[in-house]
Amino acid sequence: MGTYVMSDIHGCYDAFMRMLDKIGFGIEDRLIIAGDIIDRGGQNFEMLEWLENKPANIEVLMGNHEYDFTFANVPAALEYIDAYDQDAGFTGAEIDPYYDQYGTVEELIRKGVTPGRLAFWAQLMRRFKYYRILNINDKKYIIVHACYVSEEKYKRLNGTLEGITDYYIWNRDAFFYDEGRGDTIVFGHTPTIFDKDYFADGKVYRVKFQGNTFINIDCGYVYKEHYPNANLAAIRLEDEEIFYLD
Ligand SMILES: [Mn+2]
Repeated sequence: MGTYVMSDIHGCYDAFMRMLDKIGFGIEDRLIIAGDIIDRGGQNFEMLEWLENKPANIEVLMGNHEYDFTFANVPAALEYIDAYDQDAGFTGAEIDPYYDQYGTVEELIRKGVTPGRLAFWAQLMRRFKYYRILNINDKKYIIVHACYVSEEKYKRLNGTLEGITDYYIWNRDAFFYDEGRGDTIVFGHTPTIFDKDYFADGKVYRVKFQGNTFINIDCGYVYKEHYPNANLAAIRLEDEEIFYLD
């Protein structure tokens, strides 16, 4: 059995399925997806339908795109739908303007997804954890969407834990983690295809810094049309072998 990590699928459902095939993912294995399963790509509906029936040996962690979907985009859309009067048109002039930066919620509604199903998907995502810590072969692996920081350090610097979840899903400075010795942080969020700090031309970015190892597995697959070297990657933690879709 193997423990795999992937991230930033961004609505590329077919590629995700091909990758599961490629690694021969089975019921004995475990997969952790480090966030951002939706937005940008063309198969958000398929991803969310999959989420509804997700196998128990696959865990999805919170990414900033899931966060926005569940706490901003779906609530705004539902409020908007609620305020719509069949005869009079929109009546809720005072509600927040509809916010859906990537057009995902609008696309889903156009495909016939009911408000109830949207709310259900948002509910599923609300339960996503922000990080997962695993001990494999006596090594500590921290899996997170963007960056990890311990509550102790965050509190020491900020006096409060407020905002720490933003840190997990938004921050682009993974090297902020300097507390462990010999730990491995596996993350995504910043594609290695064009970012200057994590650039690896569509390969996995891996570096040792202050005694810890940082592995960015977001190879920017959703940008493949404009960046031919973009790829979808998976890492198997037991032997740290990396698999590429293409
Ligand atoms: Mn992200």
